[in-house]
Amino acid sequence: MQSIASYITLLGTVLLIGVFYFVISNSKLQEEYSSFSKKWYSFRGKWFIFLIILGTALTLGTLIPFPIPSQAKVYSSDDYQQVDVSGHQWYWTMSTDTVVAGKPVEFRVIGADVNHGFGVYNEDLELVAQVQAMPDYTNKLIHTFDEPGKYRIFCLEYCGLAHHVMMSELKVEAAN
Ligand SMILES: [Cu+2]
Repeated sequence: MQSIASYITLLGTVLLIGVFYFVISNSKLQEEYSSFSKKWYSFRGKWFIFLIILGTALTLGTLIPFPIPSQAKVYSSDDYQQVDVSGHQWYWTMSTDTVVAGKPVEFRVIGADVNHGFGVYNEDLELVAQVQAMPDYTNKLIHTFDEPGKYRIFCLEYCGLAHHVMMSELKVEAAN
């Protein structure tokens, strides 16, 4: 087996030397190059412009639909439904578990002991909003629920042994 491998390696090396020898010995030959270069240089210019346009389009197309809505308050404070959220090892407390669709909700989120991740999921278990729940700091998260339904709260940051049981529910009712 060893000798077969060494023969194959030797054969490959000889072939490679042959290729090098062929290239070197032919490199002195002059050939008409201008027609070839003219054609491909013009293609290169077009290709460059194409890549610039493609890159710009991809950048704009993927950055403009920014997935996180503005967190600046644009209405008066009365227009926000406020939910105080506290993350504990290993459960959530919320000042209310029911909000109304179509009206912005301001979650005020804090961690009671360690860092937690406040994640809100829709019925298809798609993440719709999230914010860190940190000790000694109230994080504000503004989210407007478009669809009524039963939303779920999961912890998004590993916070200890029973992190995975940190689940809660949020009912979003249709606006009257
Ligand atoms: Cu956790």
